[in-house]
Amino acid sequence: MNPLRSSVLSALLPPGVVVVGTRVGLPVLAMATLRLSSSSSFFAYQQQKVGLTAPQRPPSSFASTSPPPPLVVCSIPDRHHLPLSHSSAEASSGRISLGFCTRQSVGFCTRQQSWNRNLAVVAAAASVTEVGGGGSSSTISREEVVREDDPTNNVPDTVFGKIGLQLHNRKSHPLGILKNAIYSYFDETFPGVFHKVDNLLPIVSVKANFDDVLTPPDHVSRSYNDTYYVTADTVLRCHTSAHQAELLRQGLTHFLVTGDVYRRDAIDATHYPVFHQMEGLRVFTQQEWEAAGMDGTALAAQELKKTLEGLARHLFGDVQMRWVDTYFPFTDPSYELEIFFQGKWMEVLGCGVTEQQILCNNGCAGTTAWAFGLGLERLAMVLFDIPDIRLFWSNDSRFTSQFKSGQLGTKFKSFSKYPPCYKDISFWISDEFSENNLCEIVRGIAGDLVEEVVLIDEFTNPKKGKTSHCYRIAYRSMERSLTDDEINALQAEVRQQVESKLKITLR
Ligand code: FA5
Ligand code: MG
Repeated sequence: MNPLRSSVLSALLPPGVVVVGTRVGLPVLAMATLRLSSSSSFFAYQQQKVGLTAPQRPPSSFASTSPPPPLVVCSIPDRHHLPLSHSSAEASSGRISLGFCTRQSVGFCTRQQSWNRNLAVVAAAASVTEVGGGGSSSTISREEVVREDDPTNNVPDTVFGKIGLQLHNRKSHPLGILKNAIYSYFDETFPGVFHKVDNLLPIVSVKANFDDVLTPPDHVSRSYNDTYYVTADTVLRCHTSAHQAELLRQGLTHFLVTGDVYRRDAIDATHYPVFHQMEGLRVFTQQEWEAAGMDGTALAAQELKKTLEGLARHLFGDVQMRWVDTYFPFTDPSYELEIFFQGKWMEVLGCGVTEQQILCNNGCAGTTAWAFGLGLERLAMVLFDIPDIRLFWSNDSRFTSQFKSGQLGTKFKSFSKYPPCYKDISFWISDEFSENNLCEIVRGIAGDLVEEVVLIDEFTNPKKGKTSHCYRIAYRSMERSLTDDEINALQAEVRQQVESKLKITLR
């Protein structure tokens, strides 16, 4: 590597990051210790903190688990495609369309049927969401997914409203364009090898979402603070890894699964409670690693990095990126890939060598595999220069008309110059306080008018033993000016709900 470039880079990097070489015409870095991105990672957490937060009470099996660290979504739809938001007729009936895999693709009808049975137990349907794709459809009612009085449910209407929109299946939406570009890369590199699935139901069992990928019973990602539970046994998938085990059991050994995923999360330009992931998994046989003269894990790790670096080159050409060692319950070794964007390192994917137990449990004993899960929004933000994740959900034609099917090189031209309006809120927290719950309340009131929620001050009064947090909420519409009255009303409602729901004391 050019020593000048190396030293310039070193100056930009925090201690502990080492420049180890150039690949993809870019610096590839190795970091021995912990991740550096500003946001913390969902599955990367091994440690737990104490105290589940109200207002969503966990089911008894989780009551004693320790949870979450603070952690870390439009378009003109293709006009001939699905609506971007549910029509008012749909809204009033509560009916929404969703996609799921058909028997012809990977035979998930059984899964869907069992799933419907599950839901039937949950609640009597009133308003209904239609879940369909590839010639099949199913319906899910709002009452099945949003049940405010049920302590085992924590799905808000704002999130239910996103189910079934399938941005990733719209050819002229940035996410659809990106998905198809990734498909092209895999088709060119491994012709006819990778099976593609993009319409599986987003409501999955706790077993599929967590147990099947070896997520420990007390792992923070299982917390009600972090995951949307439909029932005590079903969740809105929080990652596409939820489909790994079942697809392996179907006999698939090379596959890509794309879908909408759901997380209770922070609020800022790169985090949204609904986003999209693509999962990839490739199995290696003993003959393959023997032919390569390597052991199975080493071959999988080498092929993983080669494949993802090739993908990055295919998508971006030239961009700064680095590999970061990390932890996932389902892979070892595990890595994250970060890309330098808007002056910061942004994590775009997690990956690693699949744990043997997952392969053994699902009909692939005696093999190794690599797996990755990438965030489509994060990659699309870099590719198309989209500065805020909320834009993906915009119906504004000034956004949607900028993107065309198959065109990867488009750079988004900003149309919004509206200034943000900041409002602070300070309160004494209780042990149960979780930032995700605050964000959930703010999002529930202000929707996509909230741009960011940041902790700007924190102190503990030693005499009282109480801790105070001050959060700054940035309100900004991507599409219009907000009036003072409008923002004051939103903030007043935020204050009222935060006080009544979060067991805090306003200051
Ligand atoms: C996972 O979800 C793992 N299942 C990935 C994986 C798959 C690892 C297979 C190993 C093997 P993580 O929580 O880091 O990991 O999320 C993966 C990516 O999703 C992130 O890198 C990021 O690009 C994206 N992402 C995560 N949270 C959000 C969010 N709130 N908004 C937008 N994108 C997000
Ligand atoms: Mg991560």
